[in-house]
Amino acid sequence: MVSVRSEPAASPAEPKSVKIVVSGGFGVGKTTFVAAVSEITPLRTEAAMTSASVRVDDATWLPDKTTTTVAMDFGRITFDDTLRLYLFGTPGQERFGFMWDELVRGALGAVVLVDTRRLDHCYSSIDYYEARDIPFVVAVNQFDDAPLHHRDDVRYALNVADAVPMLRCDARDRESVKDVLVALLETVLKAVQDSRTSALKEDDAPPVAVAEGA
Ligand SMILES: Nc1nc2c(ncn2[C@@H]2O[C@H](COP(=O)(O)OP(=O)(O)OP(=O)(O)O)[C@@H](O)[C@H]2O)c(=O)[nH]1
Ligand SMILES: [Mg+2]
Repeated sequence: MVSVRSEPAASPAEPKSVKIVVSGGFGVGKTTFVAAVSEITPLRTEAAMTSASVRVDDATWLPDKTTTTVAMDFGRITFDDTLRLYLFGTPGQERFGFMWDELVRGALGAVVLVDTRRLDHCYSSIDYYEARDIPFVVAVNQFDDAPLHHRDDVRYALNVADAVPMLRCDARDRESVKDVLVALLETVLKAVQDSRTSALKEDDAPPVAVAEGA
């Protein structure tokens, strides 16, 4: 008797994993951003803000803020069953800056969150990613009492290149956060395509003539 063995059902491919960093100044909404979009209970490392930080961290604009991230935020979101983003939120306080290199290692891209009432708080994040050629997008987290500025004005004030996408978002809103992440993924893809194109051009370049005796 001929037995027919059924083929094992093709197991769906594992989604590709990508590391993304969410950064920006103190209290700009990084923890809120990660929590809004994460499909798992986000990991938070919040510590109470004590009176010792009053002169160091300007929480004037955030009267309800009582805690701050001291290590990182961590969350996850799967797009399309094919792509899984692991989100790492940085601490906002400058004194935890020494952790950045570890947190950013292996990241494909970054979101820089901005509060237009305190633009200067995000300069160091922008400088960090520009200096390392890490693709990033700027997301203006529109707080209720923050003035509405035109995108071009914010771009001018931050002095970021036209190629860097700038979006307005609400860090509390899942769909809004997803839009920011999609814009970042498009930016990362474009950066990969651009680097491939320039590598191909280098391959096609005519060999450089070397002078005899050189
Ligand atoms: N109105 C409004 N409030 C927000 C928004 N995003 C965050 N918040 C509030 O702003 C405060 C700071 O948010 P966090 O998410 O803790 O900010 P953070 O950047 O993680 O702060 P650090 O880790 O201390 O740097 C919290 O009280 C949030 O509820 C927003 O889009 N609109
Ligand atoms: Mg935080």
